[in-house]
Amino acid sequence: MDSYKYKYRPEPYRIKMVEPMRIPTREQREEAIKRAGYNTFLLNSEDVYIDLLTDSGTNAMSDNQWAGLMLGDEAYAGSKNFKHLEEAVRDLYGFKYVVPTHQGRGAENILSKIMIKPGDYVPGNMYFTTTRAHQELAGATFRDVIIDEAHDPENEHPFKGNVDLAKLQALIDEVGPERIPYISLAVTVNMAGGQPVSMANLKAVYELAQKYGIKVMFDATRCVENACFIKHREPGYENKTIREILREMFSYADGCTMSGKKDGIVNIGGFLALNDQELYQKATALVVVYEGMPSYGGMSGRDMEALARGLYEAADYDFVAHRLDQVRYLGEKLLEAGIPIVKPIGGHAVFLDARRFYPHIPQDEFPAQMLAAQIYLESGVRTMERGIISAGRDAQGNHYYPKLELVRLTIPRRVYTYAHFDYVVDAVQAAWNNRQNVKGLRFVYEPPVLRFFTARFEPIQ
Ligand code: PLI
Repeated sequence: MDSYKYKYRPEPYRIKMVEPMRIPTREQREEAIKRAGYNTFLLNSEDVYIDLLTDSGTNAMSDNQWAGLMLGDEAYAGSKNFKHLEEAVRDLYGFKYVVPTHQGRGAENILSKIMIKPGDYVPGNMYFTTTRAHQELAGATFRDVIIDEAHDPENEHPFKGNVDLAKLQALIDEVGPERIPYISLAVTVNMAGGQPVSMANLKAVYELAQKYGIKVMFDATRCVENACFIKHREPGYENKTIREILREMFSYADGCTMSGKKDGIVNIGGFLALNDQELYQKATALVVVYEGMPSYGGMSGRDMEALARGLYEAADYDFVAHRLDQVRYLGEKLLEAGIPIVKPIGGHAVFLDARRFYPHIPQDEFPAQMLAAQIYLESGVRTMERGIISAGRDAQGNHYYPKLELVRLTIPRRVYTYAHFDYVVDAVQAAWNNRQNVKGLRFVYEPPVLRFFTARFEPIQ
């Protein structure tokens, strides 16, 4: 039977093992959020009911992946599981060389170090926290070249991750192509709300880059979701398989960094993939310093096996279509309840628009940070801030003021059911009903880099 006839797409898997969880009491939640300094990153997992902090490393592996763990070849050098990972990346994405890393930011560190010189510029389709941090640490200035629509939570552009070619051209004209080591292109764009890039745009960016001898490096972290959006939204791709779409997408890139913890459906792992042999050699020279031998790069053999298998499972239409449908189910229920969210609904998460929750809280009193705390207080559901706190400060020490002040409800892969999402909708509704009574936050502790992970706050009375 065609699954589209169902009210919603049912799970393409069944449950073989369960992990018990419970809803903490209101008193426990009040105590826990205070202890966590109003930062959901600092909550203990035991104090959380439904955990929508992230889809990173929180996925449920399949029986096939768990079976793969038993086949770990833990040799210090030349593990056969590395060969499997390398084969999977070559087969699915089409790159020649694979450098395993402990997770995505390990690959970002190496890529930034081998390609960036101090004074360079790296254009990208909206920043990501760790990606930009590594680019800046290597001496580059990040420039956002995403289309304007991406900064407007109401705009329903189907490919809000697209690059504005005029902005990219303007940067090339301003600083010169020799100061742009590569274009950093995320597919999908996390901070814009899990928004995809169209195939036409990927192709156009690559052609422009080639004209100037600039490389294009994908952040492939959620590339399968991007491929599925292309299949659903871009004319000419409706009858192509996810694997065919992935191969075409990556044909417009010179390399990629990947956090396997997302579309690799594992709990840890990542890699850098490249086509250029010289760059690959530079990367292997650094991976031994920061990660490990080029044949394990911070992962155990069993982790590499699970990732190799996960990459194949993720490239299956039934898997990814169900995933996008779960996210859409949550988003549509919130829209029906009148809750302001980023539109269109993205690939890995639903993003609440904290500006419209709390128009009375100025951005530098951290409305999204407070909204995440309030949702936890109401329900035990953990979400995360993606606004001014995540954006951090510039070199002069001033806050970046992002247009998007969001709270992310991130859906782990193959973990929760539709019934869980109904509970989440009630939780957000409770926070919405109480919105007038909520005030902002101030810092008690602010770390210098990637402050959102460990900052502490107190409510403004
Ligand atoms: O968490 P890592 O180091 O495996 O990957 C870093 C990373 C790179 N790019 C993108 C688009 C990400 O979303 C990403 C990590 N994201 C996290 C942890 C998240 O919660 O979204």
